[in-house]
Amino acid sequence: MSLMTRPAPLMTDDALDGFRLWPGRLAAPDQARLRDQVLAALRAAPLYRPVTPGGRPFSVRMSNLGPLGWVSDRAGYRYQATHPETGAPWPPIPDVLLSLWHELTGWPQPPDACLVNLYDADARMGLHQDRDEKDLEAPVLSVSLGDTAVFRIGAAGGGRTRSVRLASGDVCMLSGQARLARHGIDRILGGSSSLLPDGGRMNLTLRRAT
Ligand code: MD3
Ligand code: FE
Repeated sequence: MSLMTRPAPLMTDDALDGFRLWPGRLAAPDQARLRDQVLAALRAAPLYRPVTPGGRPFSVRMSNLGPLGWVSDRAGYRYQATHPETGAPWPPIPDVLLSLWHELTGWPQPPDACLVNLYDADARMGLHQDRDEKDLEAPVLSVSLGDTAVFRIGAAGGGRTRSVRLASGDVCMLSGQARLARHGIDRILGGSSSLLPDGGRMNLTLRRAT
């Protein structure tokens, strides 16, 4: 598209150049299949409610898939190979997610961690940066299922943020400068999707932790 005809972006921020969104990347049947696979995995690795290092419970419930999982407790944030409550290894990452990672990121190695976040209609996630991964050059890929989220993202260095809706089947990638963007979930539009049996929103985040 030429400079002459390109519409003005809502917000010009080179620091977010590495933020890419594929709306509706997963079609409805693929969403349903992925939902079923993740719900089956969650029977082996149940959702639990982590606490911050300060002892505050998250409003989001979490679990993980893959060799490593992100956990938070009184001792801090870290990646570990086992579920904090059952002590069992995390279940494997579904193939459809591994394929999406390779297709969309082009990263040479597969993801070694997939965080599962489950938001009920009242859950939120405050603005934060993701910097617990050893390789901050590797991209992050996020898949949304269920109710639409109002997502907020701004440059690592501060300044204004923008609001983006993430709907079921949307996939987004954070790479380059956007990898260290500040981001969070302002709210969930409860009842906007019927994909999940108990409503709410599931976010699957693929990463290279090591
Ligand atoms: C921007 N999850 O798990 S996904 C998280 O919807 C997290 O559950 C949110 O923030 C969620 O850490 C947002 C989109 C996302 C994921 C990772 C990012 C945005 C990101 C990493 C860097 C910058
Ligand atoms: Fe994050």
